[in-house]
Amino acid sequence: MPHNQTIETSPVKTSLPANLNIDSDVGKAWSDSQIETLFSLPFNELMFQAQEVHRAHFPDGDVELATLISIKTGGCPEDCGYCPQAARYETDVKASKLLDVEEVLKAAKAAKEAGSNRFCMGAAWREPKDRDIEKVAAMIRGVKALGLETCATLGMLEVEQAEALKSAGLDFYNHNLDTSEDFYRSVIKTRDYQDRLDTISNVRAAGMSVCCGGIVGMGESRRQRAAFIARLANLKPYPESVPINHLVPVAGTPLADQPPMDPLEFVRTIAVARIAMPKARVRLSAGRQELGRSVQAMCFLAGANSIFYGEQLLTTGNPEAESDLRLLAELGLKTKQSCKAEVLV
Ligand code: SAM
Ligand code: DTB
Ligand code: SF4
Repeated sequence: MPHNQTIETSPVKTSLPANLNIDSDVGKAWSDSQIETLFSLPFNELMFQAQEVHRAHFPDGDVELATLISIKTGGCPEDCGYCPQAARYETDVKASKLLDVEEVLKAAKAAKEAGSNRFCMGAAWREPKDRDIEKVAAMIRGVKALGLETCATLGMLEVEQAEALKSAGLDFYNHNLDTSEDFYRSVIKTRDYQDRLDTISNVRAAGMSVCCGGIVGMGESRRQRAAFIARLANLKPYPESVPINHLVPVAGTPLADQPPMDPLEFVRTIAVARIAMPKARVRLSAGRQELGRSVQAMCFLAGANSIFYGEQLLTTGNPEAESDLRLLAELGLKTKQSCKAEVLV
């Protein structure tokens, strides 16, 4: 499709397509084709438009730091094709029990001291049992008392469970759509796309903020990537936090040999997510070690404004905290609360 036929410019904001008004279109409905059209823009044009939207909604341009901890690792009954924690795949991950509250709070204190804004507790569950909810609620209360934003990702959630977590002080619940509805089945068969949508709706019903994104680079087409972003953007309201994970291919999982996606296509995905969800924190999530500094810098230029911060994700690695702070400082990017990055300049 020729680019010059799909981009119309508004007389006021000359670089924005006619279908996007950054002041009034927050929460607008997006068709898959509209999102795909954004993907197809000339790279510089896409980056420029993403920058405009980013600056309009995040004038400070700061970067949020979220630290992850795996509170219950491995042994998961689900079959997510990317996941080293699924019991059915032979990976190096050893299953372990739910961590003690003290251990979680020790990690949360360290994250706070390192300048983190948010502490996210992840469990390799299909869904938590009610007795798990009580234990996680104790962790949430402790983390909240440290002055950190709280997030948890525990699998599917009933509305009563979501309410219990909210009462304990949970600010965000992470549950990903992961990909487009039509690609989903080739990655996950043990739960439906609709189950994910139901959990997100239960989290909303409990009054919590939603952290919802997915993984790119699993072999999906650009059309399917566009449909995935459109689905996120069309949630009412769209998620406050949008983690975009770059597949980490892990030995033993069905996606272990998936070839890496084109880094520029990854940058485009970030830019499109920024334009489609102007007020969301778009997080550069798993796979940053593989991206390198230059691609990450382009992602920040494209509107990413959150990262997972700390040496470990759940079971895979993440860049060293010091090197992340150095990269942010070199790019002149402030962190959301901490002044660590400025100290290093
Ligand atoms: N068990 C819960 C669930 O599935 O909702 C919570 C933890 S699960 C590990 C959270 C998310 O991590 C997944 O939805 C997926 O997007 C991401 N993830 C898992 N393994 C990954 C990998 N190898 N590469 C990139 N992202 C991954
Ligand atoms: C999300 O979207 N990414 C995080 C968080 N939510 C829980 C998890 C990434 C996991 C990467 C693979 C691992 O470390 O096991
Ligand atoms: Fe289990 Fe979550 Fe991994 Fe799927 S992504 S196998 S639900 S831990």
